Amino acid sequence: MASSKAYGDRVASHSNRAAQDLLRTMERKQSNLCVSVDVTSKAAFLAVVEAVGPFVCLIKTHVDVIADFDADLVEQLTQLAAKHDFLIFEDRKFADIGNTVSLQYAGGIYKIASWSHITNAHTVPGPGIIAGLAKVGLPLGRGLLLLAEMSSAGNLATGAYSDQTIAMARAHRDFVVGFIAMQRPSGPADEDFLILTPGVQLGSKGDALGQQYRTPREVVFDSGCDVIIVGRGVTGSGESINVEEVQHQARRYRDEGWSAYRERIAS
Ligand code: BMP
Repeated sequence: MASSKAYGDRVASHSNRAAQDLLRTMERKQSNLCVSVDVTSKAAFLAVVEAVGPFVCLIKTHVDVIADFDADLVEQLTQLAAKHDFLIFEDRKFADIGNTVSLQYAGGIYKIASWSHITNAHTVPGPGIIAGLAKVGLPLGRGLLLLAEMSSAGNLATGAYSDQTIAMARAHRDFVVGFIAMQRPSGPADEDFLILTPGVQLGSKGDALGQQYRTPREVVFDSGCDVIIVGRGVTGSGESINVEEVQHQARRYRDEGWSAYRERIAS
C-alpha cells in the first residue's frame, strides 16, 4: 500500500520521470510541502519563491494571474528550482478537447510544457484530453495530475465522476502520475498514485468564496495524501510580501506535513 511506504521507496513504482523526480526530491529535502504562489506581480512571485524554496518539494503556479509575466520570469523560476532543488507545477486545469489542449500546453504566451514538470487537467472532456496533453508532455518527461476531487464547497467532482477519473488514470499510467484529491482512492495494494491536496491551512476552516481547509495532519495522516498544497497559509492574502513571515510559515507547514507523514509510515 503506497501510503505506508516511504516516498523514496516508491520511486521504483513509477515509470514517469516527473513522478520519480518529485518522490526523490521529497525524500532528499524531507518535505511534502508544495507552496501555491498565487500573487499577481513578477516581483512578489519571485520574492516568495526565493523565500520558500528551501522548504518545498514543489512550487505551484498560476502564471496567468501575473500581470507582468514574461519569459524572464520563467528563466528565473527555473534557476530558483535548480538552486533550491524543487519541481514546478503549473496549475493550468486544462479542460478542452485533445487537439486544443495540446496547443494550449505547448504554445501561446506561456509555453507551459517547456518549463513545468507537472500540470493538471479536468476529465470532463473524456480521455482525449489525456492523449492530447501526453503528445506534448511525454517526450519532455512531464507528468499529469487529474482532478479527481476538489476542495471547494459544492463542487461536482464526486462519486461516479471521481471513479471514472481514476479509471482514466489507470489507462494512462505512463503520463498520469496521480490526482488532485482530498483522500487516497482505494485500489490494488501495488497501485501507486501521487495524491496532491489543496485546501490546507492551520487556523482557518475556509474563505469567503467556498474554499474549505483542513490541517496538514488531517490530509497526510488521516486521508493518506502525499503532498500538501498551501497558498495563503504561507503567502498571506495581500501583495505585500513579508519575507520573514513567509519563511516562518513555510517552515511551519513543512514541519507539520513531514511529521504527519513520519507518523503515517510508522503506523
Ligand atoms: P489557498 O491555500 O490560498 O486556498 O490556495 C489553494 C490553491 O490550490 C489555489 O491556487 C487553487 O487554485 C488551488 N486549488 C484548490 O484550492 N482547490 C482545488 O480543488 C484545486 C486547486 O488547484
